[in-house]
Amino acid sequence: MGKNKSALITGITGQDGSYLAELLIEKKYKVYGLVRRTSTESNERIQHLLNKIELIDGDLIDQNSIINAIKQADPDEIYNLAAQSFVKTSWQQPILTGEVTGLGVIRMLEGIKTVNDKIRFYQASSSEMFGKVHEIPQKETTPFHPRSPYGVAKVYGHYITQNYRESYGIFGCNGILFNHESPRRGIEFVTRKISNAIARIHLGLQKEISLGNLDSKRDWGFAGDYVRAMWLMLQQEKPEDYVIATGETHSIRDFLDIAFKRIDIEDWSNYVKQDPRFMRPAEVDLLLGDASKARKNLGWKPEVNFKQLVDMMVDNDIKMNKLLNK
Ligand code: NAP
Ligand code: F7E
Repeated sequence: MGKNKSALITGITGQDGSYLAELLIEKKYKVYGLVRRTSTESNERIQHLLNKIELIDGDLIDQNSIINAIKQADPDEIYNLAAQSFVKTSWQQPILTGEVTGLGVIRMLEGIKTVNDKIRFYQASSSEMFGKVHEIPQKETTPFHPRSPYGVAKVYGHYITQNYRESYGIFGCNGILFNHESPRRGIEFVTRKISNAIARIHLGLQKEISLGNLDSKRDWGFAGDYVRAMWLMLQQEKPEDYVIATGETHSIRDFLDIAFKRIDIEDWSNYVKQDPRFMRPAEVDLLLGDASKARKNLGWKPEVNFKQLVDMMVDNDIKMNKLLNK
């Protein structure tokens, strides 16, 4: 019997990091996670995994910490999920976003080149790179037109991963993932902001919710389905880039319709206020992905549909808020 594989996950404390860690543990990997220093721990999403994984201190801004982490973990695979990932914040902290979300990727690749160039590398690319879309639906060959400092930083990460593949033969894959959500989604993203507010309205803890642009459309999937695609990409013979999406798009209004129906409210107009504070300097109006390459080459398809996702998030937030307010 061969030795079990090992993996280093950056961003293990985030939404995707926690689901990916669960998947790799299930597959008998030895899992290491890179964590940055914060004044209060951010281990909430991986609390249940702490005795099954090994955490290593490091930051995507600090090259030596990355090299040391790769040496310490000596992994077969690296999943680079760490990023300043909130699009709105990328206008307020554009340089930090460039440092972490953009240059952080080359620091990881330099780490691989220095320590062991056989390590397989997954880069968390994003549908935000398509921005002001040049075609519908978007696929691997669709030109990029990013609309935020975040999108621009992701384009850098994407191309530098391709460049290290072409320059040094590094097994690097870009997963161009469309929006994916879950009960573990950060509270500032629109889906979780809505599901949490609706749960609180249902429980009489809140009266209304303030949102920005209700007309933008997203191709929303379930994070648990999307981490499977990340793993599959690194198990192929050849490193390639893949779009991962459901192939359905819905507006924020559609999300509100289904989420409010879950608490038996049909007309939500009195509960939702529009607030210019949540509008963006430039918007991504419509995202819709074509994941047929992933279906064909990876045998990947999403298991959770849009309504199941919305219901899962609202139900979970009702449960959480009940516990919090007992
Ligand atoms: P997330 O919940 O915001 O998690 C981001 C992770 O990055 C956290 O673990 C965070 O650590 C870590 N991090 C931030 N700055 C860091 C630094 N300087 N050094 C080391 N770690 C740092 O994001 P997610 O939704 O799981 O997304 C995972 C990745 O996929 C991100 O790269 C994101 O940009 C990309 N992506 C996400 C989506 C989506 O819809 N979710 C779609 C496409 C691409 P702390 O806990 O300490 O903050
Ligand atoms: O916004 C609109 C907002 O912040 C979605 C990240 O994971 O996916 C995510 O980026 C839409 C936008 O996600 C509010 O204007 C309206 O049109 O949930 P979001 P995002 O910007 O699509 C991509 C693929 C990533 O890679 C990113 O890392 O919703 N919207 N009102 C609002 N958005 C927020 N956050 N808050 C509002 O009140």
